[in-house]
Amino acid sequence: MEFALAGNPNSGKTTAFNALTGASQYVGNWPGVTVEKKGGYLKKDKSIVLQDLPGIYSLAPYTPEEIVARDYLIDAHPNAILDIVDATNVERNLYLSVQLMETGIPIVVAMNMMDVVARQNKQFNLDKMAYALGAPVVGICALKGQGLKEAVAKTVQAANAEEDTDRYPRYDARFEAAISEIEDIICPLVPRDRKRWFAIKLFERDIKVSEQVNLTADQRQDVEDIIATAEKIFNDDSESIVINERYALVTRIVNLAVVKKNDFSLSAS
Ligand code: BGO
Repeated sequence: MEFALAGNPNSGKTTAFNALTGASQYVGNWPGVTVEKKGGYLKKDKSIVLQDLPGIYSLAPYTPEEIVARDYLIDAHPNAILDIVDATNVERNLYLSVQLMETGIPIVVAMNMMDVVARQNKQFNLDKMAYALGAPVVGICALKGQGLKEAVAKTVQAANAEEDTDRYPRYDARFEAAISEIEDIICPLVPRDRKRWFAIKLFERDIKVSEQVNLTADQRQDVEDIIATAEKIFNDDSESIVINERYALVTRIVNLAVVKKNDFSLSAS
């Protein structure tokens, strides 16, 4: 099996990677770019390769790191993603998590730096966060190696789970309707488990993906009509619609997961 290790820069990804793989690391370059490619075997299970992805904030095709990460996720389609989230900067980090989920690859979110969170007297209800996100969430402290065993166990479980078409985070119903119409058009042209990714990218008018999917001129026009209708409904351009949907979802997740004073006793018990 192959797992991808993803996360924002400074989320503690390297610390987690070193703790998980120990001495079994190999280093090279991603094809065509000077971005370092690092892999390793899990210390606890040498049959599992952990592929470290560059630290990124987004899966947009704007930096070499983003392009390397998304090409790997879509082309190599690893069995699961272990997503390292800096729990002290959760909004920004979850913005990447929801994009990673759009790839359709099973994901486990590891909330790192929980030692710092505890020192700041903050608290998360990780069960609520998992529920709202639609993916397992584990608290870890990569620096001390805490929680990593559980994070790996959950990632193995996620990779072995039956395909679950409902594991995607759901956005606004009107946006979802547009995505599902695009999915119907591209269904025969892309792998089934990646159709949501391709549909969202076409909706964003992502140039790289538009070149990749072999649409006829009529199909291209149909997709463009769907996008134009959504833009009218939302009174916004398609790329902004997607960005806003992701942020709205992240805000809902954070509002649910941050423990407020009045439910403190409940979750601490
Ligand atoms: C320095 N807890 C705490 N408290 N810190 C952590 C944890 C954790 O669970 N995990 C990682 N860190 P990277 P990317 C540093 O390097 O793994 C720290 O970019 C310092 N360095 O030790 O590099 C980790 O690979 C001087 O901190 O992240 C590192 O994702 C003073 O988070 C930083 C203070 O981790 C980034 C910290 C010279």
